[in-house]
Amino acid sequence: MEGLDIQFDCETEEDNSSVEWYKDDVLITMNTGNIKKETFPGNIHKLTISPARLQDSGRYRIEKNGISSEAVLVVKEMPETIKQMSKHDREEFLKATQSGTTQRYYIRVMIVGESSAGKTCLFRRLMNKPIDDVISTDGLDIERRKCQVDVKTGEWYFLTSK
Ligand SMILES: Nc1nc2c(ncn2[C@@H]2O[C@H](COP(=O)(O)OP(=O)(O)OP(=O)(O)O)[C@@H](O)[C@H]2O)c(=O)[nH]1
Ligand SMILES: [Mg+2]
Repeated sequence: MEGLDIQFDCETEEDNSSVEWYKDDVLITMNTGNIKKETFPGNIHKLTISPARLQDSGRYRIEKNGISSEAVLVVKEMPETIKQMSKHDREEFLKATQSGTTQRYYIRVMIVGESSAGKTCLFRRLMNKPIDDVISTDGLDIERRKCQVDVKTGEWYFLTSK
C-alpha cells in the first residue's frame, strides 16, 4: 500500500563485482527520492522504496554477471477513510500495517446482563464509587464515564467529569 516501506533483498555468491537494479527494464542509476540501493557485508543487496507511491508499482530486477532475479511490486491505493485521518492517526495506521501490531490505550466497556445480575454494582465498582444506594435500573441506563490507568505504574485515575 502507498505510504509503506518496501524492501527487496538479494544475496549473491561471494564476489566483489556490483549488482544492477532495474525497474521495468530501466536501470536504476542512483539513489533518488524515495529509492535507495545498498550493499551489506555478506553480499546482501537491498533496494528500499520508502515511502512507496502508486507510481512505484512495476517489475523490479536485480542482475549480476548475466544472472537475474525479479519480482513484481503492486502498490495499492490507501483507503479513503485512512487518507482522511489526521497525520498522526495515519502514521499510526501505517506503523501497525508494517509491524502487524499496534498498542491501543483506549478500550470501551459495555456492561450487558440479565436483570439483577449486578451490572450497576460492577459499574460503580469500576468507577471506584460506593454501591450502598444502588437500586434496580429502570429500563436502560446509558452512562458514559471515563477512568484511566497509568500503564507504567498501574495506578488508576477516576475522573469526576462525564
Ligand atoms: N452476592 C452478590 N450480590 C451482588 C453482587 N453484585 C451485585 N449484587 C447485588 O445484586 C443486586 C442487583 O445488583 P444491581 O447492580 O442493581 O444489578 P443490575 O444488573 O444493575 O440489575 P437491574 O438494573 O435491575 O437489571 C443488588 O442487591 C446487589 O447488592 C455480587 O457480586 N455478589
Ligand atoms: Mg442496574
